[in-house]
Amino acid sequence: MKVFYHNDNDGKCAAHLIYAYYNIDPPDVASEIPITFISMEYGKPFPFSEIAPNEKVYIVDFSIEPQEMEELLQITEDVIWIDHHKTALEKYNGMFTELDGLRSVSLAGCENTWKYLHEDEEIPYYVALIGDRDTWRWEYGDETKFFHYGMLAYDNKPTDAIWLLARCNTAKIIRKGKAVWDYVKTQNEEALEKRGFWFSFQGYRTFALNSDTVRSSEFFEQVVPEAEVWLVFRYMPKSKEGAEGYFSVSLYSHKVDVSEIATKYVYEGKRGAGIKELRDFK
Ligand SMILES: [Mn+2]
Repeated sequence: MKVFYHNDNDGKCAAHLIYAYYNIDPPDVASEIPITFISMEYGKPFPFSEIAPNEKVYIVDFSIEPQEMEELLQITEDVIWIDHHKTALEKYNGMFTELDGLRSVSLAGCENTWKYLHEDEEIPYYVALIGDRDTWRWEYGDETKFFHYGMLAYDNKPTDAIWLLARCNTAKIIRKGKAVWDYVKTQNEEALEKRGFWFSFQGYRTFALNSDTVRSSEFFEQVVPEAEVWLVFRYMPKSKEGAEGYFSVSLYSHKVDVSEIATKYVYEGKRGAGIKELRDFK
C-alpha cells in the first residue's frame, strides 16, 4: 500500500491518520499492512513506476492532474483520493466522481481523512487544530497557532512518535508552541524590518516580504494593518525529488479576493485561506 501525502502539516496529519488506522489501532488485526509513505509537492512528477499492479493507493491532501489519474487507474483501480483544494478539485469538473475517498472543500485534508476512515466519530482535537489552521478558520484561536508552532519543533513525518503525543497530550504541544512562538515573533519582526517593502501589486497597496519563514498573516495584520494585500515570496530551487525551481508566493488580504488574482498564476489554492502557492510568478 502506498500513501501519497501533501508535504505540509495537514498532509502529514492525514497520512498519520492512515498509519494509525492500519498499523497502530487497526479495527481488526488482519488489516495491519506495510505502508510506504511518499511526500508530494506540486511540480514533483508522480512516481507511477513505484506502484505495483492493483496496489492500494491513498492520495491525501493532494491532487494529481486528471490525465495522471487516468494513468494511475490503468495500474490500479484501488485508489482512495481525499482532498479539499478547491482549484485542484475544479480541474476535475465532474470526472472520476465515483472514485473512492472524500473530496470536500469545507474541511481540511486531515479532517476529511478522519471522516473517511471513522465516519461519524468526533474529530479529535489535535486533528481539528491542524484543520483549523490549514483552512484558516481560526475557530480555536491561539491554541491553533501554538499547536502549529509546537509541532514545528519536532520531526513530524506520518510515522513519527510525535503524533502519538499530539493525540494523547495535545496540551503539552500547545505549551511548547507558545514558547516557540515567542521566539518566532521576534524573528518575524526582524525580517519585516530588513526584508519587507511596499509596492503596488495589481493596483493594490501591497506589503511584500522576502522570507522563507514568515507565513503568518495574523502577524501581518497586527504589524502592517494598513496594507491592502500582504505578499510573501521565496524561491524554491529545483528539488532532489525532481520538482523544477519556482517562486512560491503567498497572498493574503481582507479587502481583496486574492483568489481572483491568484487564478492567473495558481497551481494550488485553499478555499477561504486567501493563501496561494503560485508558480511562474512574475
Ligand atoms: Mn491541506
